[in-house]
Amino acid sequence: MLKKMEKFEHEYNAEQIQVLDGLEHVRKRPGMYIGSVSVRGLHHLVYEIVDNCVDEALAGYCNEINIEILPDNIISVEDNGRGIPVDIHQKTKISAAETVYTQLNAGGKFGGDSGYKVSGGLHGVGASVVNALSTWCEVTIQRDGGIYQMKFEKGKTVKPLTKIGDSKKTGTKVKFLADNTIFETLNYDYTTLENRFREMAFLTKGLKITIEDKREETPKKAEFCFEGGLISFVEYLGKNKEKLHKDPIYIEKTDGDVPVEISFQYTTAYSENIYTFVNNINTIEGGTHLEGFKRALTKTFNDYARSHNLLKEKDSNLQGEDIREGITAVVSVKVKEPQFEGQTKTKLGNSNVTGIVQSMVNEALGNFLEENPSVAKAILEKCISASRAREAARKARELVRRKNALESTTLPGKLADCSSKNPAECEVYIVEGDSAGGSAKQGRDRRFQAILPLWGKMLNVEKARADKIYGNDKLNPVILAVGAGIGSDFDVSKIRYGKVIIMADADVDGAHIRTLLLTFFFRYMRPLIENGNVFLAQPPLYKLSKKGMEDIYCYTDEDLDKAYKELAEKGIKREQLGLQRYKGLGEMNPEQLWETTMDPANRILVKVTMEDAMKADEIFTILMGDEIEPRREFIEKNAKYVKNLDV
Ligand code: 28F
Repeated sequence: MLKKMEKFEHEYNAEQIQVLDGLEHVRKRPGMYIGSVSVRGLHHLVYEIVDNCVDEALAGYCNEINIEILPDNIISVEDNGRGIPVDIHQKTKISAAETVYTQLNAGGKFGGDSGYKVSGGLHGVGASVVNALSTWCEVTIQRDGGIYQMKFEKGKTVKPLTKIGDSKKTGTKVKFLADNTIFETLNYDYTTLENRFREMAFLTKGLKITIEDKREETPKKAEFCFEGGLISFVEYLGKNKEKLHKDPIYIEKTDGDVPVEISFQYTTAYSENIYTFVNNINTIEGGTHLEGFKRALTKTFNDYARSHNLLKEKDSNLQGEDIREGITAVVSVKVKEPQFEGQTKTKLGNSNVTGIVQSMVNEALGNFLEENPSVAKAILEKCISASRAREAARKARELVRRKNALESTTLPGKLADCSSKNPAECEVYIVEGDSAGGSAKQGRDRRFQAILPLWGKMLNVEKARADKIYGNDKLNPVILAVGAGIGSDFDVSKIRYGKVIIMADADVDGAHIRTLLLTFFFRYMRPLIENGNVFLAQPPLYKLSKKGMEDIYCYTDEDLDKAYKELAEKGIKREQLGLQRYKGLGEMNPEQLWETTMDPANRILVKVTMEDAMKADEIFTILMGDEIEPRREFIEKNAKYVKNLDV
């Protein structure tokens, strides 16, 4: 006989069916909700939960968030906010808390007009998505004098909200285990999470965030709380740089319903580092807020320079890039309905924000400069010297062009070019040294692969302006080979190769050349990285060989372990195998180099992304800057970090 439905079995009412459909879809198409099922998507789960805590902090009810990575990659997040409401919804008979965890976009809908949800990950999808993508999830709420708990499996309620005790405290705690049938890996990267939470703490001043990794015997932990907010952020970003003025400049103001917070400081460096956020999301591609900030800088400094006779009548205006040389800045705005545009949807589109930021900065910065004439003078002297250097760089560039025109070729002599002229299929391998360059030339497919061996003296690009770069015998061939100029002249549509591949040894010298070239691309050909044209070749670390067996190349230590295991299963013992460890590219003959590192069918190329420009900048600054101590400390502490860029 059929089982009769019980009155309160809420799985069966119409709304619940809708709910199940929604969460089912999340499990079917997770990428649509969290971007990907790689480790990035995995980290998103944590961000989604923590975002809810930050919203509660922004609402003014929470000042502490504790995050733990527990053994077996279980995540625990706890805040001391009001606790998610536990009252029962009259129509659905389900608690508000359960609704938040089972109804797609519940937070957004509830929040809607009240504007509850302010922060939000790139996808801003909320707790129900995390729940749907978790093998299990447990939520504990302290509120209204009680402790309440509910449990879910793969998004489905297995224990509706139940009171399990009494408490005078308030807050929300969530524990979950991400579903290993959905994610490629459950292995959270502590450093990535630590960096994100440091950033979040900077962006919400006074909020204390702790993170602890309890997966290993000696736990890692960090505690962040910055009373200075963005001022602390700017100090942190510039900690290894020499400053032009003592304290970062700070602007905080709300125009209508758009709160704006900005801090910046000038350093003696030549690069410009402006980080922008909308609702705590890093807007890597910038947008209208960045535009407003830049316009205000240009206008206010030019006005000041004119009115104080630092620019004479005959002088032309300072350009934006002159005024931003050496700046470290963070711009953070909160927008009710942000429109995200751009390739990675990290560019703010709301057009009214430009004017809001612009007039706010015009006014505040104008006042600041009048009140701090010595700071104004120091900054403007630097801007003026930047504009002279720009002029000098233009002349140097023209000189190089003319010289090249005389030599009737614009290509460097060392370049072994490919026969195809179609950038879409062409690649250039940049190789350090003679022997590797020779093997690469012989091993390549000359139809579409060009080889550029690097020569000459290493130039520290962190410490040089564009005019020096043009004259550098090591970098000039790279500029000419890529064929699209540098700096503000760089035109990515002119590149001669769709793939610019750095091929270096897996040792210290290799790391050095990689860092130099990446710094160079980052500073002078940034669109090349943004456009996804820069790659790192991955030569194998080991070769396993045995008579009668095809050689096995291993690219990592894990690869090698795996290969040993698989061979053992086939009855082949370690002792029977020859193991060669490659110390350098030069040890491989041209055929091996082709087969393992250059043949598109077999090779592993790692695309260099702009995903975390901040991370890259920190590495570059520390590795290439002239302060020795932070560099050593950094390398010792963060060897893995540097490796991350290398992999
Ligand atoms: C560890 C994760 O999720 N913390 C949260 C709150 C507090 C409220 C809330 C959350 C209102 C009705 C949607 C409390 N009291 N930590 C968290 N803390 N959500 S999530 O409200 C949710 C919306 O449903 C809250 C009064 N208003 C809001």
